[in-house]
Amino acid sequence: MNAPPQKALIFDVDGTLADTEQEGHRIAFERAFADAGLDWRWDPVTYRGLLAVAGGKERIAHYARTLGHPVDADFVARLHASKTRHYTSLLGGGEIGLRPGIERLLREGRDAGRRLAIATTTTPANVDALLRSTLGDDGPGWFEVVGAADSVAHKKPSPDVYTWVLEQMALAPDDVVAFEDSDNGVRAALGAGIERLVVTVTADTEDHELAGAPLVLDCLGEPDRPARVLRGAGPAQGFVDLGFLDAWR
Ligand code: XBP
Ligand code: MG
Repeated sequence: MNAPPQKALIFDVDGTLADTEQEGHRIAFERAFADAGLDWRWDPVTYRGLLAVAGGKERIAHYARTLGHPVDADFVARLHASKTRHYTSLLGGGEIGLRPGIERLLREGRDAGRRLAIATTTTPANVDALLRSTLGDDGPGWFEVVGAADSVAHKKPSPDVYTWVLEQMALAPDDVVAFEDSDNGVRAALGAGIERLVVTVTADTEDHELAGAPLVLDCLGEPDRPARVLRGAGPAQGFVDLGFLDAWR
């Protein structure tokens, strides 16, 4: 007998819904640094390393400490607010789209009455901007619950944001499938007891260990663009859909 249909699909944002880090967040950080008169350079390789620190404010504070720069909470908050303005403005240009298979699976889930949620480290403003720029003005309304930056005290890899989303939805870990892209995200989802976890890596996370992740793909795939299976038993039809997820033990 097939496993019962998954009641909800919970998506990470950055790297999962869209490949936002290098051409989105990183550019926004650099523009905020320039506005602040800081000669800080976050080139792609530097930024890839900094992604180990989840949270933009935490990433700024970490980098400042490595430079011996005084870390003042107000300075960090103002710099991060500037970065968020740059990021949401950049998204408004529509240059960053959803990753392969994401819109297809979201629409399939909606049409089948599955509950959709988000569990992310980024800010609600960034989530809203991404969903509007990719799904239209009603995009944010597709998601019943959004667990974001300050929903919980501890960001990923802490499981707190996933636990909070499950609590808000009155669901158990076994009722959901989660979608992630990175070590921090995998540790957060598994730490919350979610075992059905689909990882779609990006160029920034393809070398991550992703310990414990049962299924690792290069993307969710499309009928005309099969997903590449990097770990686990991938979908026979080449793309992840509800049928594959509901049959997943
Ligand atoms: C990835 C993150 C975020 C972004 C930057 O979030 O760690 O911090 O890199 O966004 P996700 P902020 O959990 O969606 O992968 O500057 O808003 O933190
Ligand atoms: Mg992510």
